[in-house]
Amino acid sequence: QRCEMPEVDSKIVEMLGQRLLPWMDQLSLEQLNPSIYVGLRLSSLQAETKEALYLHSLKLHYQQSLLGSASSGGDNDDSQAKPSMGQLALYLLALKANWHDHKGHPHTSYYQYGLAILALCVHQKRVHESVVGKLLHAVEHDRPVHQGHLSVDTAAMAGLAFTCLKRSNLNPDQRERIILAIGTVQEKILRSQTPEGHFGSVYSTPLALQLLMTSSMPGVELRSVCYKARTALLTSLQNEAFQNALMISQLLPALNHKSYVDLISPDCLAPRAILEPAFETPSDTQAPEVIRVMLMVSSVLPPYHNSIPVPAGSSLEDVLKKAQELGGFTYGTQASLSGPYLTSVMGKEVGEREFWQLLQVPDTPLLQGIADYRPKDGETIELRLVSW
Ligand code: B12
Repeated sequence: QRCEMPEVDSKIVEMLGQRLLPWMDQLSLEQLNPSIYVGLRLSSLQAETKEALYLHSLKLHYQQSLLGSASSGGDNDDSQAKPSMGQLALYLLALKANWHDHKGHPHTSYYQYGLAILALCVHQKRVHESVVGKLLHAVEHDRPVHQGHLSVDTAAMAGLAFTCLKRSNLNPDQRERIILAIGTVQEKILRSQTPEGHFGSVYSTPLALQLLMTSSMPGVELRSVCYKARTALLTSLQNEAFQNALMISQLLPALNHKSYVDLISPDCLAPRAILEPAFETPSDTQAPEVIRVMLMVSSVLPPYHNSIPVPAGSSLEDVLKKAQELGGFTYGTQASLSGPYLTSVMGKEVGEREFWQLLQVPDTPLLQGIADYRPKDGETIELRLVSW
């Protein structure tokens, strides 16, 4: 039985697409996000000339920074200028998503490792068996399960990479292991389905669905599993859960019954509706009420604990800004494809394999980053330094 998602209202899809439009005008290396391009190309929508310009900027900036890091010789500290392996992988996916032009040339997480193998695979580039073997080993020994929220995304990404390898038959000697590994990640993802229907969390569901849609599983009621996931997604969409451009870029292909594996031979003829910018809803002029958010950091000495007044509807990032203004608190971020990533708190920078975790007290990790999460009045947020 196949994982089929019943049609989603085109209004909803269009609204998601419109949220990506402003990003298509941001063409600096720091703002460019190859995932957005891929997501749009695999959706039922198009941004016309903006797409070509966006791809052009991606090529220009990525090639420039690649040439830059090659010619500068050794490691310079300019890490912003050097795309990570995963960003390069997404860039390769983006090159393939542009099916009018096939001339594009060009120790990390298992997610990025899977993404990299997938990206090379859709370009039909064979990678050495030892490279594939490392990802196979990770799945066979259940590596991706360790880091809690990582597991479903990482498993789904590995599954997409294996599915591409299987379809393209690039590593025939490892075929049996690849087929078994696809089954392993499929089962892991099915087991992660919550009572509401999400796989892991709401934000892992888009990639999980991308994987399930590429598969058929004998003896599994995939149709009803996916139907349930779709219902859960629609509820989350109504609750405005999808504001983040990267998340939208992973969701749009799934809503269009597509996955990254379809980039092996993209369907150039599929019609895509032209996106028009949404009408601006005039912001109401009333001054919003002030709420109080408790901010807590116990990973440093002395511990920090303060009540921060901010306008209702503020993001966690606004709370951090305000706390810094009030004094006694400092923080630093780094731009990423998901938005601003918190890298230091009270002068304490994360070390290798460490991160500043965002939690709702006592122990609930937030499902969104500082720019997207909007705390409620009286809520206590803890920033905790943990290893992953
Ligand atoms: Co995370 N993370 N993560 N994460 N993470 C994901 C992005 C995702 C989608 C997982 C999910 O829920 N399904 C959510 C975001 C959902 C959303 O946007 N609404 C998520 C979340 C919620 C978090 C946390 C906020 C959890 C928390 O603390 N409660 C924290 C970030 C807190 C902070 O700002 N300090 C968090 C932490 C992590 C760790 C475990 C540290 C690792 C990153 C470390 C590392 O790899 N060196 C992590 C990973 C690996 C991922 C994952 C699986 C892959 C990211 C990746 O490599 N992308 C994604 C899954 C997904 O995207 N579906 C989730 C590919 C590369 C090419 O893109 O932009 O260069 P990139 O990648 C960097 C950023 O993604 C950044 O780290 C990556 C490596 O440098 N990063 C960020 C990782 N997670 C997050 C989350 C946010 C909100 C931001 C702004 C940045």
